[in-house]
Amino acid sequence: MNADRSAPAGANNLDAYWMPFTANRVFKDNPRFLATAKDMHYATADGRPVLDAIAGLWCVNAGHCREPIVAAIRRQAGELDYATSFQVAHPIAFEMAARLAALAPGDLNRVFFSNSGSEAVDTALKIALAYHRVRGEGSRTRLIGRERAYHGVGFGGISVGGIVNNRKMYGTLLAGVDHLPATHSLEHNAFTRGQPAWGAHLADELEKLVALHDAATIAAVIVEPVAGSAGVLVPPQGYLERLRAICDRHGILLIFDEVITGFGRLGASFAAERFGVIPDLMTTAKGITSGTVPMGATFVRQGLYDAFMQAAPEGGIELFHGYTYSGHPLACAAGLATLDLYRDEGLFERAAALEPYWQEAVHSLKGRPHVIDIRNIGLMAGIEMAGRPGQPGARGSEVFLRCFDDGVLLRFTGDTIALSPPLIIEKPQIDRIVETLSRAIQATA
Ligand code: PXG
Repeated sequence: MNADRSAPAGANNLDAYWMPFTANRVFKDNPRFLATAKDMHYATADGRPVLDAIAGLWCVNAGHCREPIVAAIRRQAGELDYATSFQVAHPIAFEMAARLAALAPGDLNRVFFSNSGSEAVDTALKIALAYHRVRGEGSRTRLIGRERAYHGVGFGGISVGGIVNNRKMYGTLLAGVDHLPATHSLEHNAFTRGQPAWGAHLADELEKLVALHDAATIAAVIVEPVAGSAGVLVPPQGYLERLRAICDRHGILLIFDEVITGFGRLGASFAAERFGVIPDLMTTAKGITSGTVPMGATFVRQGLYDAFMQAAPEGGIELFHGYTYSGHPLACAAGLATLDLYRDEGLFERAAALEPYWQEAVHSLKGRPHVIDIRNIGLMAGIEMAGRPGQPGARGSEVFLRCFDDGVLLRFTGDTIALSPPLIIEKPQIDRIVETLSRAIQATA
């Protein structure tokens, strides 16, 4: 057994912690601990370095324990630990919202704060429903998601989400939800570099849902511009543009869930900017503070915000929604320092500049045993392996464990390996990830 598998001080008893999205019994029999982190690396409890190929969990875009962010959090904790944003407020939340508004494309310049991607999604869905209602179109109650989508774990998010294991245990979910088909096709698009040429027509399925339900019953469509959790599914060329056009034709709001794609992952501030398609609402979290303090933000086009301001009775609350920790001072301080770091180090541009190297590196894994597809865009990649007969997910899990033992942390979903390193990654570290992965796949029967 590796030394890093022994519990560090403070973790002598593993019973109480019910771990999220984890095989608890397997983990507790054979635990793996990350103890510290700096820049591109974690260190295990016994000091073994582990190269972070997944930016924590798609979030640590600026790299770990960056000094300016750490200092800003320390400073804020000593100055104003907490203040509510209900009816009173603190200045730093306004500063953070203004910075975000300036970064966002188009007129996505109103920002509602929460504490996670799941809450940002719930917030977006609620604002979409309420928007139609305040404008006198209260019949628009239907929400449209997509197969294979991940929008967090709130009831709203799992209802529009498209991953069966996240849905099936939880009863009837939200009523009145329908789904578009997933966009990825192994048959047509395997081993495409960047956006596939085939598949824009899948957006037309929205026209079929409009014909089925009537546009006057549909409030919003929510999609991840690039699906992350399902294993990096890149949108076909023209697909998002077509979704936008159909939504416009029918008065349906378009929501981009940019919890993963926001803050430089695709070499631009947001996927909306990279693809030149502006949604009506945009959900973000993760990279907004480079993973350091929990924060979610839902961006809203100004016209939507204005509709609420005009409709609500004089002096009344315009939206009955919010969280105790909306705009938490520590999150705002971390967020501002993070945005400064992204700007000062040109990290979004850096991601864009590294994309061709990244692309060729991950596609060099073509031809390894069982590899049936490789997908990439920005600094994201999915490497899909065929499942072992009768044991779906077993190869993914084995490759993950081999890489971890070999000093590289990656993510697996089923038999697909997902990569999304911090944007500060250097080319030799890209090589190291790909070599380690190559060895692990080769060794996995
Ligand atoms: N939307 C998207 C697109 C996400 O990727 C969420 C919403 C929810 O965010 P919170 O902060 O509530 O977790 C996410 C989260 C994985 C994985 O293995 C991905 C996420 C979370 C956990 C695991 O790919 N993304």
